[in-house]
Formats: sequence, C-alpha cells, structure tokens
Amino acid sequence: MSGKPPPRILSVAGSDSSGGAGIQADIKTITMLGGYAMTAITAVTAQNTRGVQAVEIFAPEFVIAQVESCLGDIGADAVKIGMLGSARTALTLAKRLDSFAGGIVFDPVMVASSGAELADTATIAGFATLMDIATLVTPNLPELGALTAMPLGSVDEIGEAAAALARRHDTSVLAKGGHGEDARVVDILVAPSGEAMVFDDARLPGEHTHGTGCTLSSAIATLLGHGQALPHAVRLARRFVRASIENAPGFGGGNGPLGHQAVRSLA
Ligand code: PXL
Repeated sequence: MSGKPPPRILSVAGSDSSGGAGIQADIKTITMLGGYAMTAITAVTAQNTRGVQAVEIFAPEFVIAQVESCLGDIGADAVKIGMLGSARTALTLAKRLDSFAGGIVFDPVMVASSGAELADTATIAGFATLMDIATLVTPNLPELGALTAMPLGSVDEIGEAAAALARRHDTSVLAKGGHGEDARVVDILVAPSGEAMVFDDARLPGEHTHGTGCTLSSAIATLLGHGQALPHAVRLARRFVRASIENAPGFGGGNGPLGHQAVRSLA
C-alpha cells in the first residue's frame, strides 16, 4: 500500500436490498470518499424505490457481535449509526460505544423516504442514549420535531430546536432542511454550546433522493475519519450528496437512488 491508510469507518445500520439507502449507501459513500467500510447490520429490508416490502430485525447480541468483530481486530476511526431496529439494540450499542474514542455520527432514522416506518416508539425513546454519546446527530425536520416536540415553522425555530437537542445531549446537531418545500435547502449545524452555522443551497430539481440521509451521515463520518473538523466535514459531505443527486441514474418507479459511483472528486 502506498501512502496513508484509509480511515476505518464502521456503519451500524440496516440493509436496503435496492442499494439506494442504508448499509449499501454507506459502503458506496465511504468507499468513494477514500474510507475503508465495515458494517454491523441491524436489520435487512426487502425494499425498492416504491417502498419497503418486508423487514427482518436482528437480535441486539448479533449486532454487537458484528461490532466486536470489527472493533476487536481492525478497529475504527469513526462510526456511523443509522436504522437500529429495536430499542434494545439502541441501548446495547450505546453502552458498547460509550468508550469509543473516534467520531460517532448518529442519523436518527425513523421513516424511509417512501414513508415506511423504520423505528417504533420504544426505539425512538432509546435514541436518547445514543445521542448522549454521539459527536453529531443528523435529524431531518420530521425527526427533529419528534425528538423535541418544538415548533419548526422558521429557520429561527429550527435553530432553537436543534440547540435544545444539542444542549440536552451534549452533542452537535445538524438539522437537515431537505424535507421542507422551500426553494432553498437550509441545514443548521449547532454545537453543544449553542454556536450555530448555516449551510444554504438552492434545492436541486428531481425527486431521486432515496438514501440522501444515509449518504450524508456516512460521508460526514468518513470525513471526520480523515481528520476534518466537523464544520468542514459537513460542508464537504453536503457537496458529495449534491453531486450524487445530480448524477442520480433514475432507476425504479419511485423515489430513485443517488449516483454515488459518479462522484469521483469533490474538487
Ligand atoms: O434513509 C433512511 C433509511 C435508513 N436505513 C434503511 C433504509 C432507509 C430508507 O429507506 O432503507 C435500511
């Protein structure tokens, strides 16, 4: 091998058989951004661009066994957490990662872009323990609303809700505005101190956005693994997501996948 070894990134998430979201989006993203991808699979979905047809959830012990296999040998520089499958997996994983030294990016996945539920009420309650140990939590607006029960009618209100969540769990929060209807996609990054940074871009045309949340969170984890500071990791990860949306292949009859394979360079 020449040069520096790649950052080792562990994705703890669910599998999307259609390759657009979940573990599959994570592996593509981590690889395209020069990371070494490892996985601990929490659940397997039979899924396509139109919806989720079936789900098998793995026992927490089996999820942790996968985490141990990775951390106990190769090790990891950063961890991305997505769909969890159960409250017990959330709690067990939080305990296992409590002493983890690298960055932890937690995407509090509740609902697939097709509308299918990917976390029940107990699992969402279990998110608190993972937010407590996360470096960054990346809720979209519906998730931020569910986690804070605060109004999200304006950029100011979204910033206040993100700051409340950041303070409560001593974590950074990236409130993602992609689920809004506005012509601009505004994401707000709030540090535990309440310090905020706004990322604002024109909304891209097209509805092929299946897997954007997974892609963004695993891109941030990979960039943290490369040693980027959090704000710059967020900036570059957003660029990776936007380039992937611009290169979406248009597959499937529903909300189609991104074109990770086409993003050769962030320059
Ligand atoms: O993007 C949320 C998400 C996370 N994990 C899995 C998914 C999806 C959305 O479809 O399928 C496995």
